[in-house]
Amino acid sequence: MEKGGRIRSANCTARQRLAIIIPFRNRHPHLNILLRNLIPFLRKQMADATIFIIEQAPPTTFNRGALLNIGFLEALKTADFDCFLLHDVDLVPLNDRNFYRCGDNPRHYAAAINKNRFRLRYEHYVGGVVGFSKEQYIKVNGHSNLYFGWGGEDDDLAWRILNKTYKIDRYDNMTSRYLMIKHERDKGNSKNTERRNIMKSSSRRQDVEGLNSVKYKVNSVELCHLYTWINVSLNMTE
Ligand code: BGN
Repeated sequence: MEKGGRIRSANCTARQRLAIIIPFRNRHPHLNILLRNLIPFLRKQMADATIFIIEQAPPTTFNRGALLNIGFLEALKTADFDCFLLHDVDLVPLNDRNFYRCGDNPRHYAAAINKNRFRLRYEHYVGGVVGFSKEQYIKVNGHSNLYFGWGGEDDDLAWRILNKTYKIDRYDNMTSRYLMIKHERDKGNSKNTERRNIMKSSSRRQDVEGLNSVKYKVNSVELCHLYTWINVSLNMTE
């Protein structure tokens, strides 16, 4: 692998350059398991992919949506990526044919998770692993930054996708299988009791609140062998 966590085939130039964005806090054992699986998986797919870990510094409550927006913006500062795989740290792809590339619509990859008995949870579920081309993510204005704690930001994203008249693409149920690594709810990521209220104004604020409004400070950027590690602080008054 190249420094900063880039994987690519020596004898084949991939059509798309991928950024894998992993929001992170205090889940080192999960990250190890994921990388041990993801790196060989990407190699088999002859991907040109760079892995970014976006770590949220304390004390703010975890904000997955904001971290994904930040990952997108920071990745683009390093290279002109075509396709962004927004990837939870606890989801391990089980089928090598789950092709990590972008298409005409945003794609929800994690449709069949063992925890949900390998069934799609509900029609508009886009949690876990979702992919966007650069243009698609800009058009939907990324995720909302308003969801601190567990829940809601992915459903909000589904509305953003549909509002912009995209469809949610998925591979078939055998292909889109994932293993969720077992864990308790993390400290600093309690259930967000406000999530239903926030969602009410979701469509109204889509174009002014999201990728184009995320406030953060980069504390450090480290080019490691397996990934680029970016530590950030969020602005709680957003
Ligand atoms: C849903 C959550 C999602 C979460 C899945 C996981 C909400 C929104 C309430 C208005 N949605 O219920 O965020 O990813 O469960 O299974 O809480």
